[in-house]
Amino acid sequence: MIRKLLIANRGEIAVRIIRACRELGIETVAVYSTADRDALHTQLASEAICIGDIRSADSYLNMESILSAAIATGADAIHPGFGFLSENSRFAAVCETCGITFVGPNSRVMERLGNKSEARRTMLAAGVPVIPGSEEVILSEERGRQVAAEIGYPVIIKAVLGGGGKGMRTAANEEEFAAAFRTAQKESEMAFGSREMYLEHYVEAPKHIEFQILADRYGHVIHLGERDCSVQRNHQKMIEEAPCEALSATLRAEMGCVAVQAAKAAGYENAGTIEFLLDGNGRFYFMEMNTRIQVEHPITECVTGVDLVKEQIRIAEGKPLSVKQEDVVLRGHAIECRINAEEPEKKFRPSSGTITQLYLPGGNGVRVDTAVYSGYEVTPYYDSMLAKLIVHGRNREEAISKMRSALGEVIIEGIHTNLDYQYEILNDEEFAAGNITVNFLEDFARRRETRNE
Ligand code: MV4
Repeated sequence: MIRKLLIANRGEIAVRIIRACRELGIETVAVYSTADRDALHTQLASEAICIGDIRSADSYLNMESILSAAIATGADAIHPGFGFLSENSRFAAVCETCGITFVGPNSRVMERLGNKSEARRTMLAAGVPVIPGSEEVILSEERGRQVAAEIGYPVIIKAVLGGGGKGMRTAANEEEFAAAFRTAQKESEMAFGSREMYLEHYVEAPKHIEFQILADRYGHVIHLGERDCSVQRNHQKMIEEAPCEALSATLRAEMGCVAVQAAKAAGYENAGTIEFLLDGNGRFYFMEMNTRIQVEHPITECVTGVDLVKEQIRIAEGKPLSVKQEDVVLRGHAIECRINAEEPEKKFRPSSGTITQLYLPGGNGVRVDTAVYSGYEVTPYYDSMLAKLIVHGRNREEAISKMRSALGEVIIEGIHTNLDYQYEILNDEEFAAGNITVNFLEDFARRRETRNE
């Protein structure tokens, strides 16, 4: 049993975890940087402890400081949330050594899945469809060119320790390969300290479909359906929805089955996400597995009625899953819009300042996950996400109407936000028609420019 849980995070996800703990009767410890003395997570937790300076490296990424806080407060578990240390296998390993329960899979599983090339090999061996690509790690441009020719152009060059777009370049043909490889490898070396790369055939205009899975330590693995996260800009998701209307019941069952198979092959425990690319011909491929709770988890909670954070904590306590696969029924349609402090008209430059006025919507089928309040100061030190606006309707049309209505009610004054931009997307014909691939936002921006000329 977990009596006291430390949340190694900030913002709305820290608040989300604190609320789950309160419902479960678990005491909470918030950790905060000197910039977050007045933050909501600092105020809502049972107790709070300062772990360092404003800069993330000095606080939310400082393992020693966080571990010391856990030991000093007598916390028996740590929930990492997302971002920061959430996918750091060394941090999970140190927690294990200290006898502190890390809410997530064990450190070996995290390390194996964090290595995207090893994850590919694991899935290939388990019969999970992977994108045609290199089975080996590629270190040199010469070897890369050979393998690329075997795979067939266009190819995509990815960092083994990457994920989420960093250290990633495409090459349409052999002429483009050298420059693309060098740039991707340099980026990987800078960001991850690794020259290890792998190659895949480039899938044109796919959908990004991810399956939520839950696994306990008794070998029960279930999936909770999918999320369509294709609406992204520079690998930052902006809108997510569940389920994906492009999936037939048959394809959903097939992909769900493969997702469960993938989690089993990895020896997975806790909540996780299997990312797939779905091409225009209905073929799907494993891309990577995320070992954390994700930003967009609330849309899955809406359509399944399962509290994913409570389930994570139950699993970490060694309890069996509270739901069986046959109990998972997808009901209605949910959409999440990320409300960011940024200026769409200035290339989405982050915006900072004090929120002078704030009004957030509510009502039937509307959920807002946020940690901002009127008078809150948005600093440039952390992620620009201010709030997640989540709606749940009987079908996609109703969800879209609800989201338009909810977006229209929001008032955030004192800083720039992407609210108007989100509203425009929700009124876009292509969005309404569900014509959405990972190229959606780029195409949308072009349509918008043409319209405004
Ligand atoms: C791909 C791809 C096409 N083919 N891999 C982007 C982030 C990282 N998770 C992998 N990504 C992609 N990998 C192959 N073999 C296209 C992308 C991609 C993408 C994927 C999901 C959501 C948005 C995207 C935007 C651009 C490229």
